[in-house]
Amino acid sequence: MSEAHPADTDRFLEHPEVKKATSDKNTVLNERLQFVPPLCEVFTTPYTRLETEPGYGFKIHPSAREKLPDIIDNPVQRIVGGTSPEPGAKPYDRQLNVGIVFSGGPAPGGHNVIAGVFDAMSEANADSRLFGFLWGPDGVLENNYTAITREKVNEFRNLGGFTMIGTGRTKIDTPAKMARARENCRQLNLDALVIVGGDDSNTNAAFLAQELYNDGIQIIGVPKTIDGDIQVRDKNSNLLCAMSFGFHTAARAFSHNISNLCADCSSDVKYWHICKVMGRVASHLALEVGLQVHPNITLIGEEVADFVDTERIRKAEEQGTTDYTAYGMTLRHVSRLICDGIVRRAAVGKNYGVIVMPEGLLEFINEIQVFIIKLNTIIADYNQTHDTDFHSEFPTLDDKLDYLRRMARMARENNTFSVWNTRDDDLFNVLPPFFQEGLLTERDSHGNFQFSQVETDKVIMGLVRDYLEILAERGVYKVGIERGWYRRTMEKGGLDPETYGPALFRNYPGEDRFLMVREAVVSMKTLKQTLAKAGAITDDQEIPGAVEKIYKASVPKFKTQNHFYGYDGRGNDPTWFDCTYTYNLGRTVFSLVANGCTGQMAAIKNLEGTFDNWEPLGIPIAPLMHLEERQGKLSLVLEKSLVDIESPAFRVFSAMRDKWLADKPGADCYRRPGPIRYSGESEDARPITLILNELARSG
Ligand code: FBP
Repeated sequence: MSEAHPADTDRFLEHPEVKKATSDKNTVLNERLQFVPPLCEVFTTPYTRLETEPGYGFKIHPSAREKLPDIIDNPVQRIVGGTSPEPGAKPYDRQLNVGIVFSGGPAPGGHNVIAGVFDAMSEANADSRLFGFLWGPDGVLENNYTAITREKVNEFRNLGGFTMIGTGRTKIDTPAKMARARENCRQLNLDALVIVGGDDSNTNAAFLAQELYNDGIQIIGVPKTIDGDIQVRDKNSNLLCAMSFGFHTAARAFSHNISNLCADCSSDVKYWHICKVMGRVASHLALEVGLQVHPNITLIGEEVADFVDTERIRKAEEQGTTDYTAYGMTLRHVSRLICDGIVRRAAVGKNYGVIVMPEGLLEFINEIQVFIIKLNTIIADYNQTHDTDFHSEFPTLDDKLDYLRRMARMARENNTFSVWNTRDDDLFNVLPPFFQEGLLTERDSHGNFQFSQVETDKVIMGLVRDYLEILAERGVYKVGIERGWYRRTMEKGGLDPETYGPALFRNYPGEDRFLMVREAVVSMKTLKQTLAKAGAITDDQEIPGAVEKIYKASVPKFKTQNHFYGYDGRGNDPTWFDCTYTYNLGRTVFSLVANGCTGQMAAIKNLEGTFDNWEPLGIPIAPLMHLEERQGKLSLVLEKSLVDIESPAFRVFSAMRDKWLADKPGADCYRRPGPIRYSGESEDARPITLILNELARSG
């Protein structure tokens, strides 16, 4: 290669085509920035007002009524369009100062929430100002903000992530933090603060709304999280918000990548791809990926928890006893289910495949759930009693294990009740160190266990690998041999397939396309013995080369590749659904602010239907609260929505699961959902979970 002079490179860099090829901007990005999401009809009119929807009711927790008295009776409000302003205390088109903050993990569409609020505000009054608090709630506490301008908004329209203002997980949960938030909102002369976040952040929004109620500072929440666990129903199960924003994009992004792995493994036929997908607790993302891609095995945490072993119950009943282990699944049970699928596919020559498991799976497994609760309590108690941080006091795994050991010893010596006893300690010490470390990781600022930091897939697949070895030793796990290939290989080796077939295979003769080597054959030694016993060879004869080749092809090698889908989906550019949903959510936020609401969550009803049926709403947050254990204490929080295993979407998934395992000879059933789009109608216009649930409802 000839040496280029630096001056030549400088000149080359000035070439317009080189500049274009190396620019941060490209055609796809520019087109995305120009995309204008359609508006719900109510937003096509110059004014909006709110109408109370009388048909909804909530089962209010007494503690929510006591703690959130000024917002607990907020109604569900429908936004309606109008051509003239409603007479009211405050004019609709008054100059407003609004702050907005992202809270929690990024979710595709957040920028369009800002764009929607910004556009609606500036249309109503060009002097209104929107401030973005930087790096999440810390920005509110430290008065760290930026004025959001049209130029800024235009740089991020329809783009994923939360890059424009960043995000963070700090909680505004103490009187001191509330006071700082109040002071900073006042200093900016804010009329309203918009909190874009998940269940915990919307919980925060409700408490802040109560706190700032008499200051006249309105607080509006926006349902964000790729986990899809903010779904709102009233006490009669009427659906008000079918899905948080960001879910569809993340699920589609994961699905596209996982479907590529399906293509890979069915081409090279040597790997099982193990895909852990995000969703801290709920398995909505795993379910949607299952429906989008049809992987061979998809685990759903909620189903694992609800599992009932009817056979065990029947046996126990016969003996007049109760078998408590018949409820829920153990780690071992889950790993055996996976092994079963792997063994069945191998029998038809498919020693490859794709497994999808939700990152929160362990939360639904009995023994792990117990450890998580106990360790949460121990850490929270320690922090409270010593007014310090458990993780700083015990930085290494050994330090932590030592502390637990001391707790167990004390419980035994003093014969007192302790949350951690010798039995817990013994069971815990059987777990591999990386998993112990995972279970002892720092909780997030909301006290949540950080599932994304635990190698769920490795824990489960470790057990799967061990059990597969046992099954291989027992001769159960074998790769089926294609009949035609068997014949050709034998004939090429000058051997009669009919002589060796019955000795070698358990289903020979017969019609099966795949032949299974006999269970007794698990090594060259047992192969020789089996052939000799059947008279195919004599005791002193060597195993013929062709037979050895066939035997070796039947010995499964279990090779895996692990993948984690999570952070990539949070930063993905949004789908049409999320672009449109979030832009209209932003407009909904403005309507709620302009019409004087506080303590409401902006939402869109009928997301599960087609776009022309979408109805922007304000949903009261306070009545959605219930008591949950957090950091060892019962706290009022917004209820998380888990996968409903009675829902039509789950039932369809469950009915298709055997087919998608594809443990029959022939093609797999993988589906290619294709890359994310933001324009054009397609079956991807909504999450499949929503499509199925809606189809079942509307008949
Ligand atoms: P939010 O609930 O804040 O939207 O975050 C969800 C999530 O993406 C989970 O799926 C995941 O377990 C978690 O965030 C990861 O958090 P972190 O960014 O702290 O690693």
